[in-house]
Amino acid sequence: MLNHTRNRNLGNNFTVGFFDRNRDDVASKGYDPSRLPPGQYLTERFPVLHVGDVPTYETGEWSLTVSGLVDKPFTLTFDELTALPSQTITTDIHCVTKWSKFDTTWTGVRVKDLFATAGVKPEASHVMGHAEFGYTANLPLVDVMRDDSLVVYAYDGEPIEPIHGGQVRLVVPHLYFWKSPKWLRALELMPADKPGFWERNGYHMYGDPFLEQRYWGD
Ligand SMILES: Nc1nc2c(c(=O)[nH]1)N[C@H]1C(S)=C(S)[C@@H](COP(=O)(O)O)O[C@H]1N2
Ligand SMILES: [Mo]
Repeated sequence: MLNHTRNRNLGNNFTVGFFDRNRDDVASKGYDPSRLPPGQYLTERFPVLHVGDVPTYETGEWSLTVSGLVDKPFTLTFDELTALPSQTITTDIHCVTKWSKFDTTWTGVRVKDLFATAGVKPEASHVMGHAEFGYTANLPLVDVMRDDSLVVYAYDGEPIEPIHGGQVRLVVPHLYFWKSPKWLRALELMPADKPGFWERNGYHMYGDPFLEQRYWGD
């Protein structure tokens, strides 16, 4: 399922040719080519990428907890989440394995609205997204407070497929997609940054696709 090969040696003519042709293709399809971050190619498919199994939930089994440095930690059921005011965004997504997909549409609740309810303590600076089976991703608090950082439960107006993180995933579209945990179960407010799953395995602590922050030291 997972193919995060560490491939930084794109110096041969075949791969350079592929990326150049793909970038020309982006323009010829009418997209602004500057939407494609460096080293990425555009795909119209929706690749599936994760470590381990896809969880299945019985009705009522899933919940989301907001915890850590907050005044009022809480846990929401799926029905409680979907009853909250929702936002729909259309956004580009960028995987560190080099595929990008344009104009994906997600519906969910702004993280900043959930955090307003919890009351974030002033000492909080970072957030850990906790997913099923121990997958985690660390994020600066300011990044998840952006209007387009959402806890989502619909893709293209339909329930999210289990393989893409259903029932509920995080979407933080301006960072590489590994920062958007599928099967999200908790958002933990932290006093400092701390590496999550991929960050412990060599991926960048922040992960800006336009700065190509793929690995430690990028
Ligand atoms: N729980 C969990 N979330 C995850 C991952 C994972 O392994 N487990 N992989 C991440 C990576 S590397 C990517 S690119 C996206 C892929 O999402 P998709 O399968 O919906 O395309 O999920 C991210 N979220
Ligand atoms: Mo990824």
